[in-house]
Amino acid sequence: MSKRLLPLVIALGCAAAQAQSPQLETVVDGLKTPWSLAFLPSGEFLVTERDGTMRTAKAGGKPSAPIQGVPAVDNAGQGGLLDVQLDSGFASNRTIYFCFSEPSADKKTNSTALASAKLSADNKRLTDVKVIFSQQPKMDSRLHFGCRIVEAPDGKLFLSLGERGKAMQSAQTLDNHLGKVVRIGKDGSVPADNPFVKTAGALPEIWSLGHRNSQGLTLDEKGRLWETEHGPQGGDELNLISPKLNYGWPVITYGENYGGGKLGEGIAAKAGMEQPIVKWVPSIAPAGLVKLKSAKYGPAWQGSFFVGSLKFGYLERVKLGADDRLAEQEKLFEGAGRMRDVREGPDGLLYLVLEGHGKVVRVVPAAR
Ligand SMILES: [Ca+2]
Repeated sequence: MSKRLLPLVIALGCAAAQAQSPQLETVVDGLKTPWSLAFLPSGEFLVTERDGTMRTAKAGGKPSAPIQGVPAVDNAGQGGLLDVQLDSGFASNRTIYFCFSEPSADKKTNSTALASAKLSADNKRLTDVKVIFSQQPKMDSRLHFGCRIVEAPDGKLFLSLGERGKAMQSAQTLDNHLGKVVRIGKDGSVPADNPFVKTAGALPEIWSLGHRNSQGLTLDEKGRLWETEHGPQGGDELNLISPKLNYGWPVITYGENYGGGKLGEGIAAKAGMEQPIVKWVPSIAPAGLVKLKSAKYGPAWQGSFFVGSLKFGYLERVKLGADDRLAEQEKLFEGAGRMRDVREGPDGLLYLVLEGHGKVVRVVPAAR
């Protein structure tokens, strides 16, 4: 090979390497502000749209007509039909869970509610819809509903709840569900081993407190609960959630008031309050959280957390070391679009919900 040709060969080699990086592939489009998805055993998936519609879809197909039986949602502002999850026994019991902003009877206030329902065999309607949890108190607010649903291996449900953007100090007190992670049974009952069941004046569903607005919740392979939450103009967090602990909002934060200026005492640490494992300054507005089990993308990605960024429209990969300290962090697919949810499919691929584009996309591994 002549020396003159060599730079060209190197350049072509680099281009080929780029083409072999993971790529985004559209799975379904034509959705209106999709919020979350859950994979059905049939190969289809359920998808929620914030305006209150739930549909099924499958790769390469068109979204179905709206599934009947979804309760009325208050879809003003950040509210609407939000997270959806299948029961671990879905294949035999057809049960799903979904959360939404539930209007009060007079429609003047709202709060996040969690419902269970059965999906009909033809996927066309919900039956036996039961609201198994309603966040208290309801408020006149369009902000900070949370919410993500996780089923633990013991069958208990975790639900993350925002502090509604008003009366922020309520996240620090136990007489309400604002800014909390709660834990309930599938029938809405309170587990006897919840941390505050014997605390006078405390709402017994509370698992952890001091959260702002959490839109990421997932379990790792050890059954540990991880959560992301939005900070105020900085100070988004990845937290490892343990029962009874206080995650600090609004007393400690790495963020600041919108428009600038310190929040409260302007402190980021305090005894008795947990520090985030990872923090983002400035805010990326994290939504969707998964810890990737599959080896489809190779060893670097396996075991990494994947976090969607609403604000900057990319996917962030975060890998922790054995000591749970930040080890690797990278931005992927910059410019993809506002990312509301991140899931690992039964095929071991990452699926992303791009709300502004009305799409679900998946991450196709690099050719090897
Ligand atoms: Ca915190």
